[in-house]
Amino acid sequence: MKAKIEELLARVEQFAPRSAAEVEEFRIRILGKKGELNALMEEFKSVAPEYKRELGQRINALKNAATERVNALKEQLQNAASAAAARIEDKSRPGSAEPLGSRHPISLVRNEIVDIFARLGYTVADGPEIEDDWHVFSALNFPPEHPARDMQDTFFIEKNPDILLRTHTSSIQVRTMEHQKPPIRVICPGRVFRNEAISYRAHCIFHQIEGLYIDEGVSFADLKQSLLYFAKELFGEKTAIRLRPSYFPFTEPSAEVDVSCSLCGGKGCNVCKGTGWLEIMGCGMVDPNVLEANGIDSKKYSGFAFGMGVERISMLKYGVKDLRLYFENDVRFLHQFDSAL
Ligand code: 2NM
Repeated sequence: MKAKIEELLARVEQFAPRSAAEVEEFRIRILGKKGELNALMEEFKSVAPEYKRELGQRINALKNAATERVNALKEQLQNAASAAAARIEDKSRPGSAEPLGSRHPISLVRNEIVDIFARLGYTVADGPEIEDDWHVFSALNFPPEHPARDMQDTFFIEKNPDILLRTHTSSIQVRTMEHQKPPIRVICPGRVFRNEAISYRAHCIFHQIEGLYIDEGVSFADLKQSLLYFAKELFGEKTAIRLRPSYFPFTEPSAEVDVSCSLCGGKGCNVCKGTGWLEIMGCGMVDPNVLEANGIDSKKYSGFAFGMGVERISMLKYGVKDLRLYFENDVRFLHQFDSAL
């Protein structure tokens, strides 16, 4: 009998319920009318008188321990349950703040550029990143032996017929000319791909924005005024532009566009390398060959086009010294643009 009491006491001490219902079940099994404790009392009646004193004390101690344990566990579980209920019911408690993300600097600058041209009546056009030879090269007056068609510069997916990653967003403009008659006024933002060694100023994936305007009587003067408006909107009212003669297969004449350095106001600093000017884009009058290749009468219509790298403009605007930062998604970099829209 002594062993039975010890065993039951051990069970009481080790009892670890997960719910109030389990405690109640345990109470009934041990302390209930038909429980194990009453069964021991029944057995106690027939114990020899010389053992009664010691065993009686032990049974009493067991009963006290079991009662205390059951009461303590009940209280503990009830407290936990009501605390949980209070948490759910307190509708006045402040909500937990969700951490907000922020726009990527490339998206910020892209949106800003697109918005400026939207104010000049341009609409946004989109196109596939995987392209064919026609839309990237042939329709844009690239001769068959042009170096851009080389494996060194272009990522080919298939050869003969050539399937490749677009190296500029001009393919979107070709697709626009395919299904739209002049007047055409589109702005084409997108990712482009070039097989280049990655450095602080080059990456094999980057972002371009190109624009195309075709109508009757579009002149080089229209191009210059549109780009001057754009430069002033992006870099400030005091900004000046200058055009330097250049060459692109799809435009004739072609030019590089510089803006006056907004950091030193044109006096010369380390960003503009003492020149007072920053190169931001290329442009030109659409070559008649390109218009004809795309089914547009070059005797009736003329147009201008321009293109710029979004990373480069974002670097100038935000003073970012290494282009690779745009692709690493390091939050210490990205969080610096939290307050921008
Ligand atoms: C540039 C520079 C000059 C351009 C030309 C065309 C099209 F489709 F009309 F032929 N799209 N983009 C162009 C012209 C792009 O980027 C530096």
